[in-house]
Amino acid sequence: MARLWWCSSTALPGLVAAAGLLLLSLLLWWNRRQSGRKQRYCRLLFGAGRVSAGKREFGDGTVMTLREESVDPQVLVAEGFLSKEECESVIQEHQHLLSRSTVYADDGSNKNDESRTSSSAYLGGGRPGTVLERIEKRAAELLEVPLEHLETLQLLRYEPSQKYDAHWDYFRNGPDASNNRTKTALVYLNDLEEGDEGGGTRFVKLGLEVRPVAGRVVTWSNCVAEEGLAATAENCDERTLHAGEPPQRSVKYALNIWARNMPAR
Ligand SMILES: O=C(O)CCC(=O)C(=O)O
Repeated sequence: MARLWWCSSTALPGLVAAAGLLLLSLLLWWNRRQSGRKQRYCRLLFGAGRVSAGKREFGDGTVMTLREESVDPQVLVAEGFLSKEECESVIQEHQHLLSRSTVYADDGSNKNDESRTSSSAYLGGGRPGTVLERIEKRAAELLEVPLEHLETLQLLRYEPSQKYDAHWDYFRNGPDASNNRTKTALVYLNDLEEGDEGGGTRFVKLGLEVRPVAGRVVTWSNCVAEEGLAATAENCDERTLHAGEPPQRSVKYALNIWARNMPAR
């Protein structure tokens, strides 16, 4: 009897710990298999897959300060993603390519629309040794995606009163929805004129506005899906609805960096 008591009293904590570990492993395995809302709940519980805030040095030596503006969905803002010189060089070398922005129609074609009155230009893949290549590599590291999942960068310009009404970056239908835009990094390339209160990026469902500051980037996750699988609209997060507010009297330049769930180039 005494031996039985001794056995159970010493073995019990070990058994409880082993059962706990087993349960935790099962939960983590289950979380990896989930997508969309369920995975987001798990992320909130375990913090798995989250990018952490604070000072961080990147592979090319760039040091950024990241802060979390929203926890769920995670919206991160980093200062110093680009230097002032890099911002200037992107604008100067590519602004001649700008033309009236379009939006996606349901059939996947592009059309002009009064909801988006800014100008934009796709810049083509960053050739070796160029500023664009450096930016793409840094963005892939920040977003934690393979470089080939990035679309080619898109330059944006808003003249005073031009805007992009509330929209999602992910595709709800059409051919692109099967390789969706899982993550966005939006980089601001210039400061607005002092006192200009327009021109921000407003997350309408989160009550959050990010102000443009040269070199600052805001990132968020649009959709969650396992790598190599399609991120369909049901795995995407409606709370990422956002708008490019019209600048009041400044010209605003920015850069869209979108990561797809599968290779995009
Ligand atoms: O310019 C902004 O602040 C937002 C831009 C944007 O949402 C987009 O181009 O998809």
